[in-house]
Amino acid sequence: MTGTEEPVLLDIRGRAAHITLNRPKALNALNHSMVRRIDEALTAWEHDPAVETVLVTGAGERGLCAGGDIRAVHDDARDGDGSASAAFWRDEYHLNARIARFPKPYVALMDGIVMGGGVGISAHGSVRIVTERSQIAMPETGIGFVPDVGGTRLLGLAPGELGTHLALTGARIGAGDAVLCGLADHYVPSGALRRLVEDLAHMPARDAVARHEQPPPQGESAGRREWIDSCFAAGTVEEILDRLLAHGGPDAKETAETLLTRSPTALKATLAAVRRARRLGSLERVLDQEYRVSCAALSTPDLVEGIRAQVIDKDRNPRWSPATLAEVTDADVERFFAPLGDRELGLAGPGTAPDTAG
Ligand code: QUE
Repeated sequence: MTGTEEPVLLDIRGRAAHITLNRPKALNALNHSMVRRIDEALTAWEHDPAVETVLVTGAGERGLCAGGDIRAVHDDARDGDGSASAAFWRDEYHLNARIARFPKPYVALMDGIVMGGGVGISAHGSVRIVTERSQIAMPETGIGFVPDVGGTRLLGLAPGELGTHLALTGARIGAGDAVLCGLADHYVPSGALRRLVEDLAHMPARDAVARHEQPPPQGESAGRREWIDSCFAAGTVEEILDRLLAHGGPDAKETAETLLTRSPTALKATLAAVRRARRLGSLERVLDQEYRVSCAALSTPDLVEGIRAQVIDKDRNPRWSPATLAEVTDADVERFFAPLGDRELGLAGPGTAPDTAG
């Protein structure tokens, strides 16, 4: 009967054009064809005077989007040449930049789970809505990967070292912390989302949101800020761990234990990526950097092993290689940032790739 199920539903309701991610069994994880469909829709709507607002939502009860199609990346990294993943990321990061520059209100309902690639299609929008059900994370270090889709820029811009903490640990945050960290703009209780969506058909996005928003609830980060800032300001992952263990508090100890379960290579590449992103100045330059990092990650053993352990076999017991931080050298980290020559993403324009040393 079905078999015609579209992974992205597009429809216009009054003034608002709707994008519904529609793979609820995979928690709406983004694959390449979905990225292309969304990009085509934005092209059509960008100059269509009948479209005043774009709205992105996820089908099903669990949330907006769990990330990218990481199983496809696994198979490509293990059995292929990596070109399919590189082509996917190229189009995905282009879409992320396009969303950030979209000239009309781009309203993202960040209800339920929003991770990885889901952050990329929501948190660059101009009207980002969170609810009491929101669980937002960049969990890549747990699969031997590095935050992408502009995540290193968003997290690098968060207050103090909160973003460094989120990038390294992959911790999930709720609505209050998402607003505090700059990943969201407005809090709307999930029970009011239906009426918000109805109102977007009839009035400017700003007015519709104002009718339903409430003050965001207080998150946990504000009270954790002091030890997070002092520990995560360190220059190396080893020093961050030392400071967390020396701190003595139970939360700091638990955070150190979490870090010790993550890929050592991914942790070091992630710390360098977030620090460098802060100095790059534009989302486009950050996405160009992330593309270099993601392509480099494809040829590390930890990406295949991490996806196997967390997503495919779900034994949650990845065997990282190298297994310890001490074995990951500065040269290993530097390789993630090497310019790609004629394979650069090139969003920031020609001549913006970093100089090669030497
Ligand atoms: C880290 C990630 C992802 C993840 C788990 C991590 C990720 C992702 C998924 C995912 C998506 C769809 C599914 C599913 C898992 O999991 O990016 O089971 O159906 O897409 O620890 O970055």
